[in-house]
Amino acid sequence: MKTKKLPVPTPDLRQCVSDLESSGYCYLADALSAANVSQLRQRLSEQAQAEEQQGFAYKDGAPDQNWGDFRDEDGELRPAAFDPDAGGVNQRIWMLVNKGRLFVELLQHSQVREIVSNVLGKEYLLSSHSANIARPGGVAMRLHTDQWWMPPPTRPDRRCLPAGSINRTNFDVDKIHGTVISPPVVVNLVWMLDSFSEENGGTRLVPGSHLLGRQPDEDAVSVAATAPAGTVLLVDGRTWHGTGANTGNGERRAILTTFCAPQFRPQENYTVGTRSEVLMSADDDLRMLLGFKIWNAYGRTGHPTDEFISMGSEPIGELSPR
Ligand SMILES: O=C(O)CCC(=O)C(=O)O
Repeated sequence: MKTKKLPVPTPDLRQCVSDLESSGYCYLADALSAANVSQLRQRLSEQAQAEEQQGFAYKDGAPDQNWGDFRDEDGELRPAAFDPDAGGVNQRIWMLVNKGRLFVELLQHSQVREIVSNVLGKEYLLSSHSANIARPGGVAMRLHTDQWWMPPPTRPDRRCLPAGSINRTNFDVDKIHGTVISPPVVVNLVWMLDSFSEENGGTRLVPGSHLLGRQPDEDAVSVAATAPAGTVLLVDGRTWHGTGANTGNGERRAILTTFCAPQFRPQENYTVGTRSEVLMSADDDLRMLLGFKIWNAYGRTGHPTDEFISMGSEPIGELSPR
C-alpha cells in the first residue's frame, strides 16, 4: 500500500497551504529568527516564573489527570478536553496579548497570516493567544479538535442536540461520516520555542483526521510533531491533536495562537480583557483580531454601520425628547 508523505517543515507557502489541505497541518520553517526565539523564551520563562511565584500559575498534565470519558447517544466512548482543576507539571500562560510586546508582534507575522487567511478569509478573530510549557513528567493531553463546538451537518429528519447544549463532553455527531463534513472555522498555530521531538512532548497529530467529520476515536494512531525551534506548526481546527507526553529532561515551550472565523465566540474575551496600553497602540488589524471590528453588523454596540467599536465611551441610554 502506498503511504502518503507526511508534511515536513518548508519555507514554501504554497506547500504549506497544500499540506494543510491534505494532511490537516503544515510546518512553516524558520518562521522565527534565532534572536526572536531567544527573546520569546526569555519573556515567556520570566512570566511563567512570576505567575508561579505570585499564585496565578495554571497547571495541567498530571499523571492521574482525569481527561474525562463519556458515552455518546449511541454508547460510543468519546474524549473530553481538559479538567480545569487538573494540576500537574505543565504550565499554561493565558492572555499573552497583555504580557509583552513580543507576543503581540507574533500576530503580525505576514507569512503565517497569509496561510491563515487562505483558510478563514480576510477577516477573522484571535480566539486565544497563550503558551504551554510541557515539562518532563507531563502526560499526553487527550486528542481533541479545536472546533469541537461546531454543530455538525445533519439530516432533516434527525433530532439534533441543541447547538447551545454542545460542550466539551457532549458533542452532536451524526453517523453520516464521509458524505458531508463541517468546514474549517479555526486555525491553530504552535510556535515552537524549543525543538519539538517525540521525547519532549511534540504535539500529537492524526494526519488526515480533519476530513473525517467526527470527534477523535479513542484508539486513533497519532504522530509527534517534530521540527526545529523557530518553526510554526499550523493546524486545521478539525484535526485531532493534543500535547504529547514529555518523557525527556527539558522543557518544551510553545506559544499557542488560535484564530477563528468572525461569527464565532473567541476563547479569550479581548474586548473586555485587553489592557488599555495594548489597545492604545493597536492598529486596525490588531483591533480586528481582538474583536473591535464590526463584522456584517455583528459585535456592534451602537449603529450597525460603524466600522469599529471603542472602549470607554458610554453607550446611548434612555433618552427623552427635548
Ligand atoms: O501543547 C500542545 O502541543 C498542544 C496543546 C493543545 O492542543 C491545546 O491546548 O488545545
